[in-house]
Amino acid sequence: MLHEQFNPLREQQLQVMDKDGRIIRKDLMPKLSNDDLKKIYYYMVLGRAADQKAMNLQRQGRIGTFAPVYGQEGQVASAYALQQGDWVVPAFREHALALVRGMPLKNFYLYYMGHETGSVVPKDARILPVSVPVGSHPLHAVGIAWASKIRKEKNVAITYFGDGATSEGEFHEAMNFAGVLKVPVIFYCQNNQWAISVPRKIQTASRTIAQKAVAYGLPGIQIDGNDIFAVYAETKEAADRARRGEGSYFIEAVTYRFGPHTTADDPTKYRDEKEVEFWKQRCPVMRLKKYMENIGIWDDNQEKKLLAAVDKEVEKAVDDAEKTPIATVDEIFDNTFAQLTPQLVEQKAYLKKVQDEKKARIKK
Ligand SMILES: Cc1ncc(C[n+]2csc(CCOP(=O)(O)OP(=O)(O)O)c2C)c(N)n1
Ligand SMILES: [Mg+2]
Repeated sequence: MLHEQFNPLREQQLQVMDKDGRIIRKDLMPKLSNDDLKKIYYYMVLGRAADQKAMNLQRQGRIGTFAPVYGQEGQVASAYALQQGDWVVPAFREHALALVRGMPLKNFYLYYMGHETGSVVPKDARILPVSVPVGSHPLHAVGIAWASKIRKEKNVAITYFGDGATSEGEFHEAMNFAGVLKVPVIFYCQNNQWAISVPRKIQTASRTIAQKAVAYGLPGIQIDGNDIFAVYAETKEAADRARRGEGSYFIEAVTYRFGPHTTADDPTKYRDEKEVEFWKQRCPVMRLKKYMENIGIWDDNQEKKLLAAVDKEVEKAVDDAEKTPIATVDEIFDNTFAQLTPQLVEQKAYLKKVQDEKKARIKK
């Protein structure tokens, strides 16, 4: 087991590929075909292009505030290590990995346009919608994993959250339940070293985030979150282990956000540009590209073609989202609860009445 070779109490990151795309731990290299690598690369590039477009749309007032994934695209390899039946419980900076699960790109734009259907997930994608209350959703993942265990299914739940989330109470409750109930859940912390303007070092006195797992009786490991091989290998190990009934696992993926916390933030007020430059040298997208070039499966021509195809895909998703008619009352109410609560039944009827009256007035 990989986690046994790395002590979570020390800053010992699992790394398979160095910053220049060279393999430094051949023994830990996961089995991924050239096609797999190209697919992972495609999702990373698509995630980045979608993000850049969203930034421009926000500046033009065409979408609301959003949290860019820029710099954290290594997350794609984690989702790639899962199986179709597994459940993904994200926070708000996971739109690159959501694409791997089959979440339509159009939904990403719809959500930030304030459209209800942006949160409607295709049935077999098994990913929950965006969750903004920091640190609250790991509990949902534990609940899903517990249900899976009770039903004797072989599905794993994985939840993604930031370093800041590990200072929230609900995170600790989730970890405690996961340890005690031995449920098939993976905690995947994207430690991007900032919780808005609060640096990691003054946000928790823990030497590593991975060591928080020790208190709850879970294996914890710190990995290089910008190294897709480390990310894939560890998520797969955690998922295989959980599927065998061996319980929960905690991964601290060290990464960095290149952009602002959200479009409402100005990071130049609190962090040094030199730090950003340091991390840009360790960009997850660039590293995979270098690796593929090194082994001779990628060249400038393929890159050019991919960028053009991805741009087209992004433009179409934005166009489709902008053409989507405003949500109906049914769409607003019918996707959260299997059965509406009595209060919601009342609210839905009221809203329908208001809408009908409005339509009647317009007709006159
Ligand atoms: C319970 C709660 N408190 C505060 C906020 C405001 N808020 C949004 S994101 C964020 C920081 C989160 O940091 P981290 O968990 O490291 O994730 P990152 O944004 O770095 O990806 C805060 C404080 C919130 N959304 N929810
Ligand atoms: Mg953070």
